Amino acid sequence: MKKVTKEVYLKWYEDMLFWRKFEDKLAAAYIQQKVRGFLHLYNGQEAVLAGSLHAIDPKKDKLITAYRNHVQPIGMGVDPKRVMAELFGKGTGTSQGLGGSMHIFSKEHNFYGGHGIVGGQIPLGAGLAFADKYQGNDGVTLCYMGDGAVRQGSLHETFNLAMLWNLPVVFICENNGYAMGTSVARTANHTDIYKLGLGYDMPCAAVDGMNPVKVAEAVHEAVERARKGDGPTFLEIKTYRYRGHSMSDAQHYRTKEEVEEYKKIDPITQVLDIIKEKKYASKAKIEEINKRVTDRVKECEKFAEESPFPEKNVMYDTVYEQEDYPFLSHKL
Ligand SMILES: Cc1ncc(C[n+]2csc(CCOP(=O)(O)OP(=O)(O)O)c2C)c(N)n1
Ligand SMILES: [Mg+2]
Repeated sequence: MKKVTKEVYLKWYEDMLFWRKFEDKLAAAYIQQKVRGFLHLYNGQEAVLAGSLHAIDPKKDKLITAYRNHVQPIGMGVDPKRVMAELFGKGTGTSQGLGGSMHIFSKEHNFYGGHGIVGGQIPLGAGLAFADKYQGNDGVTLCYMGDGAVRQGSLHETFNLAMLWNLPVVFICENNGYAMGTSVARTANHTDIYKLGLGYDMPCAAVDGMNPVKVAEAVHEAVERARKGDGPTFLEIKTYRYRGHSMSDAQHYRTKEEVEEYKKIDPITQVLDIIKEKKYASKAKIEEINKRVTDRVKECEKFAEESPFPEKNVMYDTVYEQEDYPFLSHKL
């Protein structure tokens, strides 16, 4: 694995802080009704992405996930201004404002969404890996899902074929403890999700998802296995979301104390503590990073605010339409 150097720690700190603040801004914009529809935030889970990105080559490896999907495309190189604009429903957004929160997508950046159907992205992830294998590329697909998604039949059908066809894919369950308001313990007789791989003879492991180093090591091993033709891996990365499932969640299913316990092992704080302990950056340098993050988030907000809404015709241009259908008023 690439060494985890001082530069990597500083990058992790800045990236994760930016993702956190970017989403804090989205939460505020949601309350102001500038962002509408659903909004599922990733606060607390950032180390899963930071560690994963350290272990892949974004030029050839692919990411696909569910609807908690705002920061992954940014990590893969999509301009965050365009991500925020998408959430604001603006024409400058990644999908011209037509997708919104759950559907960020950028094929150019190897980010394949953004999927609202729980477990729907699992077979698609295997399909991306199949394409790479079929075309003789040596790319690997990281296919993320929540702990709720592992109870879908699509996971089992996909695991079977992915093993049978020896596909270059890493299945990653981000176990944040809950599927909406339902804890893992309430939906299964055992809580070791990674063991679902055993039934398919798929290499599998549980990983500490609050620590980017642990995530990077596990993902690296899995990616290398896939790249050299040894097939899929299933990782259960144990993490936690600080915010509710979406913006409309009264969170009666957990205590404030539980959330506070996890904040004690917050991934950003853990990385910052190491930076301080190893004297990787002075106080002034850390403050400089913090300011840069605040400024970048403001820039994104300004861009999204000032961008125009999409032209009406865009709505019609991107849906299937029968050429000779007679009753379309915009065509008259
Ligand atoms: C097939 C399907 N069933 C139900 C839903 C409603 N739903 C949306 S999110 C969700 C919970 C999923 O939880 P998890 O997979 O743990 O992901 P997390 O939200 O924790 O990231 C449910 C049941 C859905 N979108 N799709
Ligand atoms: Mg969950």
